[in-house]
Amino acid sequence: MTPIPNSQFPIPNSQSENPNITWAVTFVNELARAGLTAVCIAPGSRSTPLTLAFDAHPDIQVYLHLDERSAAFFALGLALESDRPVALVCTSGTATANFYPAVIEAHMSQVPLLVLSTDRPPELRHSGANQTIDQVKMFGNHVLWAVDMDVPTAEATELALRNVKTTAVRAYATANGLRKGPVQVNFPFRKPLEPGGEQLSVNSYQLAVEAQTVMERGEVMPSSRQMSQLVEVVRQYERGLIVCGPRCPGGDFPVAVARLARACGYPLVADPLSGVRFGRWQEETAVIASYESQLVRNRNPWGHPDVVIRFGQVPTSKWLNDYLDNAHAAHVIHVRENGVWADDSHRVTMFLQASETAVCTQLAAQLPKRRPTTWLTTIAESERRHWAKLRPLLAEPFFDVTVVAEVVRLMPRNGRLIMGNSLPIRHLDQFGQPHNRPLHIFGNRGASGIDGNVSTALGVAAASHAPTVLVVGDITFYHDLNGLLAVRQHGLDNVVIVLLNNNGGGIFNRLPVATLEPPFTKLFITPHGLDFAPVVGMYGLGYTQANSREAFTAAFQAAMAEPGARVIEVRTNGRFDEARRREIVRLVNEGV
Ligand SMILES: Cc1ncc(C[n+]2csc(CCOP(=O)(O)OP(=O)(O)O)c2C)c(N)n1
Repeated sequence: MTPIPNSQFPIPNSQSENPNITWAVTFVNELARAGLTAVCIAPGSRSTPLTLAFDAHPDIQVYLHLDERSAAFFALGLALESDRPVALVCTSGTATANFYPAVIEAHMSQVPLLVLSTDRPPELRHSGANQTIDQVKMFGNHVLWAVDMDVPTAEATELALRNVKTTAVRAYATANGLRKGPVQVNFPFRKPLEPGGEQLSVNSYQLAVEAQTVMERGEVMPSSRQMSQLVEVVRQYERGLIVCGPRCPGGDFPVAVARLARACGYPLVADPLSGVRFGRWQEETAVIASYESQLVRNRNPWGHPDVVIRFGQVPTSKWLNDYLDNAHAAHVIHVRENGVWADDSHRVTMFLQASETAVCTQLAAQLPKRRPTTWLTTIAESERRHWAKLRPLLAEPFFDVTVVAEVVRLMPRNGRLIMGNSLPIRHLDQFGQPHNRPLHIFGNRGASGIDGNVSTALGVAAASHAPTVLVVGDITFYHDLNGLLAVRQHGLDNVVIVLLNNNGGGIFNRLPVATLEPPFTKLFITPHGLDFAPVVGMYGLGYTQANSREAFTAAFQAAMAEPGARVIEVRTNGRFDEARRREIVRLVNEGV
């Protein structure tokens, strides 16, 4: 939580003629005090008090969006990048429902969002009133907390207004708690919705001073008993793996977990979304990323571990998960400070809710350093051999995997890389060779929807101001074309979208249903024949088509070299790409 430097806080000139405005200004002011700096707003009438209140606040950036679904995913991207809550505002009715996909993703990926829905007052609910649906707790179990506020009235007591303030602070703190996620606050506003006479401005926030609530949270530290148990387990077994799945903590965690891996003498298996695969620790640590290709051909090339220490979500790779499931390791220890269960094989033998970084640091410090074991060197050597064999195989012919490998190779230091669901994230998992330049990689893998991937990437770009690359399939791109408007609306000039256009859902070529022709192509691949260039032009992005390795490399390097927002489209053939990928996996494993 952002520390608040002062024990006294400005509260708004709450004596507006319109109690809706008083409520909204008070609520927004408390959110800002708690640390909120960004809100995504979609237009509408019922939301007028909140919209005007946010617009007038000097410390909160307003991102206006026309489409609520894109707005919510853009907010998700802002929150992913900044790791702090972002608010969302829209009008009543289905507008709010359009937030739902992003709310689900935020819940499942523990991303902090504050959904501020606006509603008719109780007397108009369930009455056939226009644009009125049941918004109370409408996100069900996909939010951490749902509050239905009182209707603002001129006669409200001081207690009622204090409630508005603490609800704001609590909503922010809940979204940003140990377990992060979305919170819904539903505001019933009775007409009139506009300020009575006065114009809202910064001045609305600059009047009285009053002490108010601050909510803080600490870190969860492992106990000495728990640490002794872990030390005992690691000392006992030489054959261990450290597995970092998606959404591991940032900050000092990657360095701490790499140090732990070295102290244990365990390979560090790094999902592309773990934040651990790319970075300087990679040079001295056995970072393993070849599992998807190695384990698909030979389900058990290294033998099985006795200990698995896990961090983050369930890994992306099916073959890695199968391998871990079949290992029957004596100890599967999952460390997660947010306490969210993530083990669909139900093999975890000890779930430790404690700070991941603290556990890694303390454990590494308490372990006697282990000399490299055969277990470690065998796996590390198989990793090295794998990439050495793979590299030349990716050179020719040009196909979708080549593009992903080139993007990884050419990404600038600290660039942001967002991988669309479907093949892009899987290709990165399988073909993204670890290197020592730090990259920040994101993907909506909580619910793995192909909706909103464009907007998520643009939200990351807006918050990061760093070179931001989205690699996305054509259907995923199509799904969120509306999101492209954010490029112009918010002046984004640090965005490259690599559009892998195989004219349909190429991922389905991997499924057994692919042999059922017809109806496979018509109903699963779903070729659409769309020409995206005019749409990209309509939204004001640059457009290049690159259908060879040289053309792609040149276009990508040019795009990285100068500010702008552009799409590089690569047209490929999904069937060929999948056949080539399989062939490469076969070749790379030959003779192993
Ligand atoms: C919202 C949503 N609808 C449908 C799906 C099912 N689905 C998964 S991948 C996919 C096709 C994606 O095609 P494309 O974006 O072109 O990527 P490719 O498979 O070619 O990599 C579909 C429809 C989903 N995951 N999410």
